[in-house]
Amino acid sequence: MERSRRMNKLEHTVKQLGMALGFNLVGIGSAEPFFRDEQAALERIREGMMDGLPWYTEERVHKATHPEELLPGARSIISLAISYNNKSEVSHNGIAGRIARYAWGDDYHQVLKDKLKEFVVRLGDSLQERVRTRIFVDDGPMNDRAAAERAGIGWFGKNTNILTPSHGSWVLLGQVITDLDLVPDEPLLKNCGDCVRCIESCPTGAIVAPYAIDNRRCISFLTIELRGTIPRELRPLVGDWIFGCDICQDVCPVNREVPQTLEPAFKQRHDFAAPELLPLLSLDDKSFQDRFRNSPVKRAKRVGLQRNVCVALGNIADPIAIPALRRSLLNAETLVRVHAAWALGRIGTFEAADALNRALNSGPDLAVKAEIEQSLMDLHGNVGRV
Ligand code: B12
Repeated sequence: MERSRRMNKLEHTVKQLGMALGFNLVGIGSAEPFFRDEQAALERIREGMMDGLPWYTEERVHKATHPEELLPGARSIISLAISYNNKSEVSHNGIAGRIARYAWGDDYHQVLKDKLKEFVVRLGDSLQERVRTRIFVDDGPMNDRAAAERAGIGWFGKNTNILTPSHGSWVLLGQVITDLDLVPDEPLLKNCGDCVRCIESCPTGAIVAPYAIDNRRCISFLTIELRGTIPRELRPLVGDWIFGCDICQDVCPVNREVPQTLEPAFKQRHDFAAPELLPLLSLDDKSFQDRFRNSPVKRAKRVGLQRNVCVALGNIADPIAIPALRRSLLNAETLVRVHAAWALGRIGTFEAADALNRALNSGPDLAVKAEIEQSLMDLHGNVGRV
């Protein structure tokens, strides 16, 4: 009895401290291994569904699902979630692309890590005893979603995101593994029922089954993590997304009518919800760094972002983009030139074809030449437009 009373006070303190730092949800789970998640992740790797993420190894999966290996003596995992939900505000009349909502404000890694560091300090102060802890936000070897599910923060949606009853899936997750023996919360007894909207709405068919994403087809992977060319057959399906994708969350009924974030760091920076595309094509490394300092978007790097902008322009197919794409055919990076050629082919007007023919005659390198020839061939199948 005495122990449970003491424990309840402790759990209460943990939750109060997390909420006081701006987290919307705080839950507690045991530090037992996550066997189901280990098995599932190993299967995804073996089926090739995590290809393209070379750091996502079997060894990492093992660590990520055995908290004891991350913090010897681990007893509990405190799981914290913060909303990044925001309204989109558009401030220009140019051709616009889309950036995933989690990237409209400051980089969440730093925002959450700063909060968790403070959380751990305050926890130690309030307990007046030495507490061993290790914090994780996304980039460390920890399965954030499995920990959040166990701690009752939310349930796994069929799109694999953690859906919370109060804030939908618009939450970012952080974990504190500790040697404190805390009374765990119960996982929520909820699931998505018959709903398959996310599966049906994914343009690339990346949700191959409930709870299973084929990373190689996910627009988020293609526009953020992939360093090379976006496979030609997937480019039309990427639409106007230039960094990440929210379709499987936008269509989710749980995400309707959930509150906006109160975290100032996640407020939308200038036109990030609907960025004007043409100016992005003329960024150099320095102006890219200035514009995306402390933003998640910097992960795509300047060249990756410009590749994505070309794809979006090809899909939007507005001839206004032709002069900028024509200039991009002279970009120093092959990756940008290849995707600019593709975009011109998709726009497909006489002027676009002329730009491609001129570039072909100027003796481009092999990859660009092949892309231009393919684009012109596709256009000749559609000669009426040229
Ligand atoms: C790798 C990664 C990616 C990759 C791969 C995506 C993926 N499905 O894993 C890419 C780059 C594509 C990606 C995209 C996104 N990501 Co990401 N990503 C991660 C990362 C680093 C690892 C995830 C992981 O371990 N995947 C391995 C695979 C096998 O796991 P899984 O797909 O989740 O599948 C689980 C379920 O299938 C479950 N399971 C198996 N069988 C069954 C059966 C049942 C009945 C149930 C219920 C569950 C279940 O077990 C599996 C393992 O846990 C985590 C951070 C972290 N350290 O955990 C962030 C993380 C998952 N990403 C996050 C976000 C925000 C995103 C995006 C929304 C960003 C965007 N808007 O573009 C998209 C969402 C795409 C999607 N629908 O998943 C958040 C998710 C927050 C949330 N509410 O869930 C995380 C947790 C980062 C964070 N700390 O906040 N991501």
